[in-house]
Amino acid sequence: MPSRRSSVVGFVALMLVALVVPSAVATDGPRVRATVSFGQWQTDPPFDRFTVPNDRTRNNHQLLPQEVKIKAGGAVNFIISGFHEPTIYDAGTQPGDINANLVVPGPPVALINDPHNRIFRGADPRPLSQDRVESVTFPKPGTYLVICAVHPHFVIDGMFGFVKVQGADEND
Ligand SMILES: [Cu+2]
Repeated sequence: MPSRRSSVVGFVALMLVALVVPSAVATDGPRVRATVSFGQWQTDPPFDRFTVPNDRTRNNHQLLPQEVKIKAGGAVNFIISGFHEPTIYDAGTQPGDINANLVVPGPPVALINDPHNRIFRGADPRPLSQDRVESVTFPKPGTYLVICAVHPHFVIDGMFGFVKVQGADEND
């Protein structure tokens, strides 16, 4: 019967599609994403951005939290406030591995440009509206270094953190 045969073919095709979607990739659950506050505006003493939108002396240069955990295939949403440049290095990279002498020169300030093991570099913050979100996905387990590539933020302020990516069956 043709109709029966076509439904069998349809079922087999559906099974093949299901096999193609990797089971190790997280698409739901509490660890499917994390949020990192990438630079923060200060409130003490009060700060009025309505009149002075980008006073760099009123911005904290840190990642909050400094470490987040997600499942492989999940994403981290970097909420960027102020002049910052999120840059991510492959699993196992430590802050001391970064060559901060390699830069895109200023003005207004040098941006670290060490391509070794770099897996992501955010959009150039110089011509942009500085406040923005960059959402980045991590398909493979490991501990990834995230730095702010604004030279004094990394070298002087220690603006960096880590993303711990767990396999589908790993728990804490
Ligand atoms: Cu920064």
